[in-house]
Amino acid sequence: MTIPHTRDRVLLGVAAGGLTALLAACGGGGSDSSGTGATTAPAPSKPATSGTQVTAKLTDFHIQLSAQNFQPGRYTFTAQNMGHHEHALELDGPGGENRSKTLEPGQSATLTVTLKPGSYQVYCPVDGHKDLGMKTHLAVGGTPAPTSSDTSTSNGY
Ligand SMILES: [Cu+2]
Repeated sequence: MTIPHTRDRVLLGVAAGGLTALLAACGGGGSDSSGTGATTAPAPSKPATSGTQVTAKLTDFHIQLSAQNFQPGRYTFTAQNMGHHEHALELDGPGGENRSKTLEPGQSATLTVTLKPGSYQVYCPVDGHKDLGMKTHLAVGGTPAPTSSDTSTSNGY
């Protein structure tokens, strides 16, 4: 029998808490049945504002995109200048030209672009950086990503 005395206090505390809870429950009895009006919960809607997030890392002298496959739609490119020179991000393609501001080393900026089906040039428009290697391209598909691979079922022999 070595029950410490503190246990008595713990038990007392639990008892007191239980009493309080009981009293509270009695005081507010019957008022907890109002949560049935949620049958018309709205479908989770898209943000519809900024689009898909893509990161473009700008270094000396290279551009790395966080995504390779694009579908038509709205994208927000976050250009991060991780190099030691000024850089910027420009996308030229079917949707026109889109250019971020020129970024100092360490800065970043966002560029929201609505991509259309086709091919886009992605490059740094600062001083000749494009020729130094700061260029890539991205292709925007004209159809949603395929969910099945049955394109050859009737196309064989
Ligand atoms: Cu550059």
